[in-house]
Amino acid sequence: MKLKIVEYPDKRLKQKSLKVTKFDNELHGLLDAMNPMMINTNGIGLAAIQVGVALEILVLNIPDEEGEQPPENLIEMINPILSDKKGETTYQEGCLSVPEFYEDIHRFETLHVNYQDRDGNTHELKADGLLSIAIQHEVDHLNGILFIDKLTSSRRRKFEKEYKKMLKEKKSTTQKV
Ligand code: Y12
Ligand code: CO
Repeated sequence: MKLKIVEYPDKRLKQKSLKVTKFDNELHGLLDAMNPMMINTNGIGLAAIQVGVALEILVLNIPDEEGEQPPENLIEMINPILSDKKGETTYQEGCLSVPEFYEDIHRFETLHVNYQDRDGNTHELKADGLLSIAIQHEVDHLNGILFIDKLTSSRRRKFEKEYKKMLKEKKSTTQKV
């Protein structure tokens, strides 16, 4: 399955994803394509809507102490439900759908998540640190929310200006080649 990252300001990123009801080969094929896409683009998290599929699917692979992302660290979450969100933390976030832009975002420090795996089995997990931040970022995608939606209005205006300039430069570079 060939996937392409959907980039801001594509309207699909505002879409609310639907619950997965079929845990079939099509779902497995999508997950099998999302995982290498995330790793090959230096991602640590990817939601299905970022590849144009509006279903409650996300993949995560948090780098270990050596900065490695071995396949055994991969987490596939289907239909995640967050609860018990506590504390506060700030992290400079980036997103494969908003290239070249990083910003400090405030999140809950710890949370509890119930989810299903690719076969529909249920799981639960208590998360903190980068995993907790990544889960919140990806679950936001499932609700049509981007990390830039959490910026103050003045910071958002600055972002829009810088992003427009970046897109213009990118376009002129691609046209030259
Ligand atoms: C902490 C912060 C953010 C998250 C959400 C997941 N975000 C990512 O995985 C972001 C990846 C990313 C990768 C980039 O590198 C390439 O595209 C090759 C990147 O670079 C550029 O935009 C040029 C930006 C973001 C979880 C936890
Ligand atoms: Co993102």
